[in-house]
Amino acid sequence: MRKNENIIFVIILLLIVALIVIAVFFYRPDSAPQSIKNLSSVEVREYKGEDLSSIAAFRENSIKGPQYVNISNYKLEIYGLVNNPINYSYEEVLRKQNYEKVITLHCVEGWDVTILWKGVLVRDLLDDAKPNINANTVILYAVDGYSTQYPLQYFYDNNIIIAYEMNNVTIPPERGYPFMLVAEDKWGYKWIKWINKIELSSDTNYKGYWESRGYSKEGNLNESFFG
Ligand SMILES: Nc1nc2c(c(=O)[nH]1)N[C@H]1C(S)=C(S)[C@@H](COP(=O)(O)O)O[C@H]1N2
Ligand SMILES: [Mo]
Repeated sequence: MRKNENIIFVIILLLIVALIVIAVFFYRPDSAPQSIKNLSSVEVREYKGEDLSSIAAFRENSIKGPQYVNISNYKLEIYGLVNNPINYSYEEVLRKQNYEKVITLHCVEGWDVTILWKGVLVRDLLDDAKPNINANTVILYAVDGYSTQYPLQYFYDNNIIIAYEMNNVTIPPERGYPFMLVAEDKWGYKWIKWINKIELSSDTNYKGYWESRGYSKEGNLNESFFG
């Protein structure tokens, strides 16, 4: 009897040791439940006393619907009448001096949104590319085939930014990720989203997507948007 009890004791002891070894082996500290970050709660809705619109207040009516840009092979190309053509990566653009401002976008359809934008000066990007003396027009293109044009002077007379954040969150794909032009004092169709190319040109007759369909080239908010 005494001998059997000893064997059972040893077996139980071995089982306990085995369980401890197994528990230690499978223990993964990083498999603990992670807290989930809710991005929409980070969106600011008030800035220096001014009420902001929700990112969700935009109406989606882009010419080809939302575009989903793969940032790992994304480039922002600056070319044409420049002495130093540049292909910026997303991170290279974000490393530039950034600026914040609250600006309202007015669509010709009659709705508007007031947003806190964060981005970099278009002028800073152009300066790196060294526009040559004949350049007087800037044509911006987007991944959906959209385009719009400006006199070069617009970016030097005004502090115009291309934005990568709205209301403190990264611009979502539907709203223009990675970059949207914050074309203050211009109608919404001049606020090109999903920008991937900026061409310096001397073609003052160039017309962008809506401009070539009868909308005003200047697109000034204080004027009619019809040609
Ligand atoms: N690439 C691209 N940018 C674009 C457009 C578009 O169709 N494609 N639509 C323009 C128009 S008409 C408006 S009002 C603003 C805001 O459009 P959203 O509400 O669809 O974001 O984006 C502008 N930028
Ligand atoms: Mo619009």
